[in-house]
Amino acid sequence: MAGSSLAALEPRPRLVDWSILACVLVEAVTGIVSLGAGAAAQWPLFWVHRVVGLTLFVLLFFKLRRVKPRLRRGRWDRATPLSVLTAVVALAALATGVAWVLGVDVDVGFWTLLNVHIGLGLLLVPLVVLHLRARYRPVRRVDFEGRRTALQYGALLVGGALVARSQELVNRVAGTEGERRRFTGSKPVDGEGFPVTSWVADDPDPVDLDAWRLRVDGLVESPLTLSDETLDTRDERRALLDCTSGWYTVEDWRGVSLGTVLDEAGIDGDARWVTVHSVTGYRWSFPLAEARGFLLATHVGGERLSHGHGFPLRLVAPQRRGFQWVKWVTRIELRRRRDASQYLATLVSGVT
Ligand SMILES: Nc1nc2c(c(=O)[nH]1)N[C@H]1C(S)=C(S)[C@@H](COP(=O)(O)O)O[C@H]1N2
Ligand SMILES: [Mo]
Repeated sequence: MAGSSLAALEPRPRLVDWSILACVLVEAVTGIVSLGAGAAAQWPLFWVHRVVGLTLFVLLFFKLRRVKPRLRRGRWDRATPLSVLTAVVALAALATGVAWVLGVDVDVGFWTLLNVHIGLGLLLVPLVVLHLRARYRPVRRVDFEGRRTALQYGALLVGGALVARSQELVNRVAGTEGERRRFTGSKPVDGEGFPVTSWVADDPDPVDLDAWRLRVDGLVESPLTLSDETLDTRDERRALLDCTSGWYTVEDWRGVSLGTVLDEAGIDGDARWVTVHSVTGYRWSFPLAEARGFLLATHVGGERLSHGHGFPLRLVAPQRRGFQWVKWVTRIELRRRRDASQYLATLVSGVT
């Protein structure tokens, strides 16, 4: 039976518990960081997230099997309801993650399964911390002792890696859409057009082109104010947009290079970062050297941008995740440092 051969892999109880905590923290950190990761070189982050997730699954199995008797009637204590909730959320977070990788896609309201996975994962962190407060038991030396423990952990991680790898191979051989996944887990969008996506309900009124201006200011030699006619939009490039809600698309964009606009204003020697602002207050900042290669797009697929896609001007930031491709751009600001206000501004822009 799978259960009895797994038993040989079971570390001591306290070690299982502390390992679960470690795995949850690794998953939270890799999960959150991965939301901002879009460059191919960042694939190990996603890989670690998957392998540690699978390891967590086995550890939870050990743990739940061990504590099952405590769920009998009469054996509950004050902390048990929280423990049960924590277990349910943990299993749901893992199940939605695995289902997403396997290609299951159900929309829950306007959330994709991936969004639900992220929400459950974020909820799990405070639950585990509260659970730890209620049930704290320090690990002892003996919990670690022996080569056996090291072997058990080695086997758990290698097992996780093998399962993750074979899932990829199965997808490829079976010819399912899995093979067209990006390393980020995102799926291609098929058919006409690509979705209009706003992060946290950012939804401005259509921009009036006559009144619209692009300002270039901050650490520049001479601030600029450009209107739509004065933009020289002949720069074309193909770029991949990868949204953290789990889809990607490759499109042909046209516009003006951000580097060209910056050179027109003249870059001050102290400038290191560029913040791209939206009419809504939504914004994101990028290292200057990288941002010079970005495009400020007016067109996609040969057509003027629609309102939903950011008319009259939107950022095209290759290798960056979709939420950083600021729409409805009105201002380019050169700065000395990263814009620390961007995180909050991005969350609240839709409601202010
Ligand atoms: N101003 C602004 N820009 C934004 C957003 C937003 O909510 N507000 N959403 C971002 C997100 S999450 C994505 S994935 C892309 C989606 O671009 P699209 O709507 O053209 O597909 O735009 C990004 N740019
Ligand atoms: Mo997105």
